[in-house]
Amino acid sequence: MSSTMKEKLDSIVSDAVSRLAEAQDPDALNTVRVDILGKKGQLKELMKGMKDVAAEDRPKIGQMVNEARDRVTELIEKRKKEIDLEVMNARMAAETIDVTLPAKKAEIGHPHPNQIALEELERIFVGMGYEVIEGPEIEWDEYNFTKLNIPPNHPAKDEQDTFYINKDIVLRTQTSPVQARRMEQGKLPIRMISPGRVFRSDEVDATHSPSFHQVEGLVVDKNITFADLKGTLDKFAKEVFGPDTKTKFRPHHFPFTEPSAEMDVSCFKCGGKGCRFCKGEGWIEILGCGMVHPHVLEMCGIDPNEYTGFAFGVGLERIALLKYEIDDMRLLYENDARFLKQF
Ligand code: 2NL
Repeated sequence: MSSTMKEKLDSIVSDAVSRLAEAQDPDALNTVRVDILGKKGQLKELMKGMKDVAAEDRPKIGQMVNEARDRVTELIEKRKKEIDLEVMNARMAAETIDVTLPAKKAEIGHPHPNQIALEELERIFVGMGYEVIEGPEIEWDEYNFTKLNIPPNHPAKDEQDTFYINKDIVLRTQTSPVQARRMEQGKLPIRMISPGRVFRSDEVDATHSPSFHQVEGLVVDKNITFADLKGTLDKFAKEVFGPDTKTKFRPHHFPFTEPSAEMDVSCFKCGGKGCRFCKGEGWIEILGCGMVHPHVLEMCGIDPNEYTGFAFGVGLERIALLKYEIDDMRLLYENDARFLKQF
């Protein structure tokens, strides 16, 4: 009897050995464990036969069963370690990273040529002690026109040129209303620039757009003269286009300045001799400027007998196109990354 028990135990153990060798994952291993050591497992089944074992043989058989259980437990532990290692090795192989592969290039944004030009202009004027002030793109007709000495029947107010929201509100055609508000605050002196988006009812072509950007400047103080205007804008031109740049002021007319002028810079391509870039002129028109009209000062609450000032307005796109030698303004608005990243 005890010999058959021993044979059965031996066969359970050898069965365990072969089944464990076949088990390839933790689930299979668990199945083997439950089949042999579980509550309804082979060893428990075998124990049911103990009642038929002679009383004197029972301690010995019991010991053999314990040894078989220990042996199987030990085999399972050993195989578990092997499987864990295999699983880990398989994962390590699957998740191998080739650190020698080239990195994925992160697409980094690039400042727009307008933005580069704007930052340069701001740097130049902030360096001369100017403050930078922004204001609303939707304006009262009053601030966009009337306070700037543009009367109700002026051609600039034509519906052909200006976008009207209603009869009192417009999309600003210049950033001057920001400066009119600054003057109304009454804090003097003033040295400011007002950059921002402006609107004109224009068709799109190489040099026009219904929405573009302007940087206007304003200085108001006692004893400001046209010489201050010339000195300031000459310095500005030399900073933007190089130290050899010459400037020229041609008489012009703006409703909000008197006298008014347009400033040309000597062509930075040919130095003034005349070339294709300046269309043989030797000079390139850059901005409009003038002494603030006394009527404008008055309407903004400043006494023109005590204070004078100069003002100017420059198209940001115009500066960007010239500086980067771009021949079509539409390129600045299409935002083709291949174009933009050249600057
Ligand atoms: C241009 C050039 C200009 C001004 C803008 C200005 C602003 C105030 C008072 C007086 Cl608050 N003037 N701005 C002056 C001259 C020229 O812009 O080509 N404009 C159509």
